[in-house]
Amino acid sequence: MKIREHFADPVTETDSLVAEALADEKSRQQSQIELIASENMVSRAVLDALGHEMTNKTLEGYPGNRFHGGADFADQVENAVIDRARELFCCGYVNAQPHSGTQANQAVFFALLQPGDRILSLDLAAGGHLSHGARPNLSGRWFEAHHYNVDRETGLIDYDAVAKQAVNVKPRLLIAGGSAYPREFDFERMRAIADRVGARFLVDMAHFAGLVAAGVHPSPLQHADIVTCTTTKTMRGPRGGLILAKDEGWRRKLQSAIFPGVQGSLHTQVIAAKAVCLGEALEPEFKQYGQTVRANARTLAETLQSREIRVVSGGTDTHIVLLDLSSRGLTGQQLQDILYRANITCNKNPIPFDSPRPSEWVGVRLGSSAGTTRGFGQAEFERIGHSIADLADAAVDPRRVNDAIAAAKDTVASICRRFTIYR
Ligand code: DSN
Repeated sequence: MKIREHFADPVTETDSLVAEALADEKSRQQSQIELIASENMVSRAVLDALGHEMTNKTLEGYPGNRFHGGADFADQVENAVIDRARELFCCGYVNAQPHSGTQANQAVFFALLQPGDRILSLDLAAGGHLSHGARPNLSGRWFEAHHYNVDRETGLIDYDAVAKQAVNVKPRLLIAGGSAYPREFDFERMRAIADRVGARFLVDMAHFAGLVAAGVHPSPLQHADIVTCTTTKTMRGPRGGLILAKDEGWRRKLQSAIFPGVQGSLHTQVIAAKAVCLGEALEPEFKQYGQTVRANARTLAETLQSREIRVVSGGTDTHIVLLDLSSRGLTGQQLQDILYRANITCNKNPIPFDSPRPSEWVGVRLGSSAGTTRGFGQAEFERIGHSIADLADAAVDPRRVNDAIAAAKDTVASICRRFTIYR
């Protein structure tokens, strides 16, 4: 690694290992169909902000009250995040600084809970999230976590059962949201349950925040005490989180919970990229984007159902389609691996009541956000759905699998050629 000119040499001239990995990753994204539900494809403008010299700026504290000098322009972008998120989500309080959704959740716990307090959240296999009290996570170690589940038959949350459980558990915090529940949560019902047992109500809308922003999914802001989200996923922005609340009531606690509670200095360039992403989400085109994400997920679900692959809960209200492969004699890992050989990227996932062992999970989670950003519509998602079904059909037959992979690869290549990215 030889740097001749520190301020000028690009990585392609200074570090061949990293330069090659970066080039290969770009080419992978260009030539594969991305169906991981937590991924998306950011705009060139978001990439510009992420790769900007603002990355050099160290700052702690909040705009107008920093520990370090030279904050003028960082203040501008952080204030832009706050103003834009307020407008987009019609809310009174915004914290722009969480490095991730998980850290946003940690800060909420820090603000509202004491170690040992009880929390009640969606079961991980039913679509919940690690940071909502899963045993290996800090939240599971520090709090007494209880989990509600979905109905075994319908795959939907049974709110009467949640209410009963809440009365028994008496949680200090009730949480809605997660990583793989493909349906809308009934925020009003959850609020009523929280009120009945004297709990605070947190909604983690990490996955569906972009759909809320686009106006194609109910907003939790009027019902929850606090809302967290990421700016990735359906928001289509940089890796990072936000904390939102309908009013300023929790402001003092939440500000100090993020800094100095669970974080130190800012990722200033990410804050700038969050501002860009929120600006994009305020444009009228983003509404169309959200509508298409949802319509495409439905098309994908219906196509797979027409090929007799079970979709958990019978469909989707969001960008997520969760497949149950148990009747196909396949694990999630097996289908994930075969799809990857055909240049389709997804992830294995538990389905409700699945085995605790990831190697035995029978689910695969798919998402429509990245493909929709790329420009895919109903026709492309139908073709992708049929390719996935062809691969699932062939997966159990070693004589057919290679032909099916070759055919799916051709389909993927022809779609990717028509919808180019990052030229
Ligand atoms: N929670 C993980 C997921 O949904 O894939 C990462 O955000």
